[in-house]
Amino acid sequence: MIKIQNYIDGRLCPAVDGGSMESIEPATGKVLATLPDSNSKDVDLAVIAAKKAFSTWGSTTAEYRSRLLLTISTIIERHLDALAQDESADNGKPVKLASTIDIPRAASNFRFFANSIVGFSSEAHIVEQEAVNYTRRAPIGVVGCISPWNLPLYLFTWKIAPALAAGNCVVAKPSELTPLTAFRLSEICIEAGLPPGVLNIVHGTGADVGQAIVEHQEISAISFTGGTQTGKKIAATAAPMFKKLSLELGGKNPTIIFDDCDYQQMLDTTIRSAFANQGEICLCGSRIFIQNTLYDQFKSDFIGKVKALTVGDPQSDVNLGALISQQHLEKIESFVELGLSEGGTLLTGGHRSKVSGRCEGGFFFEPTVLEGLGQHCQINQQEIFGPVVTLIPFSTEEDLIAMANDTQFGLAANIWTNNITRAHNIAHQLKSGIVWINCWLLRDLRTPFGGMKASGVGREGGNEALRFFTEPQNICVKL
Ligand code: TXE
Repeated sequence: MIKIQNYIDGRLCPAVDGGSMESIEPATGKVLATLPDSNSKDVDLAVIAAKKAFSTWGSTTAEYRSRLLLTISTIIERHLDALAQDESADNGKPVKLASTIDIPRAASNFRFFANSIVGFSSEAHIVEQEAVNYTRRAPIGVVGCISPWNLPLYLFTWKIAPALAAGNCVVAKPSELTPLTAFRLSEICIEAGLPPGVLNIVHGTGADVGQAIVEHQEISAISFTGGTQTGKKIAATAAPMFKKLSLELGGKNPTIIFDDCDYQQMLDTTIRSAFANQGEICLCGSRIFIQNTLYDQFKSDFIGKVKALTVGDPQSDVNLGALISQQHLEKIESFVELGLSEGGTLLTGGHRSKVSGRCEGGFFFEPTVLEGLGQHCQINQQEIFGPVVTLIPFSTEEDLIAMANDTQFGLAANIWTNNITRAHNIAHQLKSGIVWINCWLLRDLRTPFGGMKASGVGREGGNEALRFFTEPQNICVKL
């Protein structure tokens, strides 16, 4: 049994009060590891360590920090296979996915921000013959990073890397459902020689550790990725304390398909955008809008491909692994029941998948497609966050845009058409933070990442992240 520990002031340690909890392997339903069930006392210790470390780390050169982050990135790459195995065991995702996406991207998060910080610059504003203004961008101090379970190490490092690169010290909390690779990261930071207290990782529940981080007087900025309800709660606590907030929340993303698209490429990518990572990615396209002239052909070809997807032991070569938890499995199941009670027709899937052998007790669900549900059905409004999509025909662009925008969310969209004028026009009318045209999840780490409306506040990525993790100060010099 793996024994996960907190990482505070450069040392691995149990929770102050000695509490511990279990992390379940989604593919088997069995206990994979124990982790500290920490509370505000552990967060207090982490903040004390981070404050102490900041007095040095906050005034190091960008080159120095960059070199350390590059070392961390290299060590992650060296341990890629072991980390991918851990991520798959902890989350339920196929090892293949973890080794080609999650872990390489965690390494590239560190590499990317190690490089960006060296080239990061700020503005100067000159009033001819009178004054020069420059913007100093200083690190904030101690910042909090809270991440979810769907892309554990990938999203954890997406926050930690820019925070550290910008010169902050961090108190971070991974999801209690997937703590393992965050623990591995603490071991990697020790191996890399990261000074004690620069990064502190406290394990435990959102209610105890997450809340304590958000409420802590000495933590001045919070970067959070997770559910919209949790985001609301965090905003309600942090706003009266005037903390800087970056919230990356849920989505109910439209995939928009016109009959003039590159059909085969669209079909292959739509399978991925619907079901990658068991549909547990905030960027997955769960509402698929198809031009009515193409609807029947798409439906038949798409269903054929969905039926060919394999669900099973994430250690083997499957398309879909296990869902994160028993509770999430039940939630997905109840969404399908809701869809049927709202008048939907089940085209394929809709049930738990039986996987025998080692994975008998795992949380598997079939990739599921529904049709015949109106725009205002709950199933087309709420984030399901699993392998369930709906097909919706459209005839005019006006109708399409009205439907695509008609949810509380506004995270991502993807559009399939070879009419580039139409693609741009639609993209500009969508209330989505990210629009992919003829592709999906084609990521460039320099671009602003995040959503509108209930999908979040602020943007991560590139200079947006470095700006978030620094405090701008205007300095005006009279000439
Ligand atoms: O996420 P939570 P949950 C969506 C998805 C999913 C739903 C609920 O629809 O079904 O959210 O998932 C910590 N103060 N997304 O409940 O709770 C928690 O410990 C501070 C979308 O598992 O939001 C974990 O570390 N922190 C999403 C993190 O918040 C708190 C990814 C996220 O967990 C806290 C995940 C509190 N009061 C779920 N309560 C995306 N945008 O990608 C919990 N946490």
